[in-house]
Amino acid sequence: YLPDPKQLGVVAVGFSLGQGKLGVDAAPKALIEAGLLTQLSDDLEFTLHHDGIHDYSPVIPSSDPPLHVAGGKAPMLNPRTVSNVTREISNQVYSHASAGRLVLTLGGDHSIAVGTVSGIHKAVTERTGQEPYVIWVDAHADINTPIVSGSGNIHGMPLAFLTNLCSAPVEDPEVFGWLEESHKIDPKKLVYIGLRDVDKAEKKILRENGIKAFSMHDVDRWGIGRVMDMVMEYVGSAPIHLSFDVDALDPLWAPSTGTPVRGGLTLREGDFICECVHASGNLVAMDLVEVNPHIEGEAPIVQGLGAQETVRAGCSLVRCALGESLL
Ligand code: 6HN
Ligand code: MN
Ligand code: MN
Ligand code: MN
Repeated sequence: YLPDPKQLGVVAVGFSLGQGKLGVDAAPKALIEAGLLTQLSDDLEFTLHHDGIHDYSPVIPSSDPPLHVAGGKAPMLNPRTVSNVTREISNQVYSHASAGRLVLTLGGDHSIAVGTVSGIHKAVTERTGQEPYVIWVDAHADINTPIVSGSGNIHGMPLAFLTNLCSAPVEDPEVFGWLEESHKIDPKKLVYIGLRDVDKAEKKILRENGIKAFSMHDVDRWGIGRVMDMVMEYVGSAPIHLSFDVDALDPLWAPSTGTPVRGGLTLREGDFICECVHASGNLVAMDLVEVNPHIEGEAPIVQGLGAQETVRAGCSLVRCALGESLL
């Protein structure tokens, strides 16, 4: 099993409540207006299955007070709203993948990965009996449990829910109670690339669970070529879900994002990661998240064009993952 390589399900999710900055919900529109979908259909010859942008930005979490978790440092913010939105995304992604399509999700903040990873995991495991690996490209590990999170922002927690590492800390069934065993991933089937801002409690989680991670230190030491050889060897011939947080790139290339961290990947290194995943022939889904066109940022090389350059970088990453660099 692999998805039909030319049928692409596109899920565009304008959603920002996994974190506190407005604007990340405007990313799908900005990416599409920059021509991304036209490039995929015209240049890369995909048949797109796309039912428009799901805009969750007007969702006012009227009855969604912060959730205090026993022993927690900070309450979870917008917990029921994030839970409801990600359940919808999970179902949409599941339908596309079950119909044998490759799935591209345009975020939104990274909390939406609770939906994408769960929907893909369930669909691909059902269709193939083989569990997909998740390649998580990010400056951050996004694996805080609600107990150890210092911010309460759910975009810093998706992998804790997806891996069962927070087995029962959230008592309220309205908060991710919809996640089934069939949605969850084995932490051994997760690989990180680009880490450089990992919280102390997250480091402990990575160590104790033997989670594979290539930090920026590894990229410096080995170069991106050898890092990708090691990543692809680890993943083997399994289906791959690529979840790409644009803040993995250095702010020089992608300044317009909510939690930028200096010392990141160059755009070429990011594109190279995507090209290697494409070349494996095993890509089943890609997420592109955390582009925030309302943050201008400072792109030292292109003054005043931060948002435009970040959108352009995002489009490039997606095209590379979907085969643009093939000669
Ligand atoms: N992202 N570790 C920090 C937190 O709030 O938990 C930052 C998370 C960033 C999340 O960039 O997707
Ligand atoms: Mn992230
Ligand atoms: Mn990040
Ligand atoms: Mn499973």
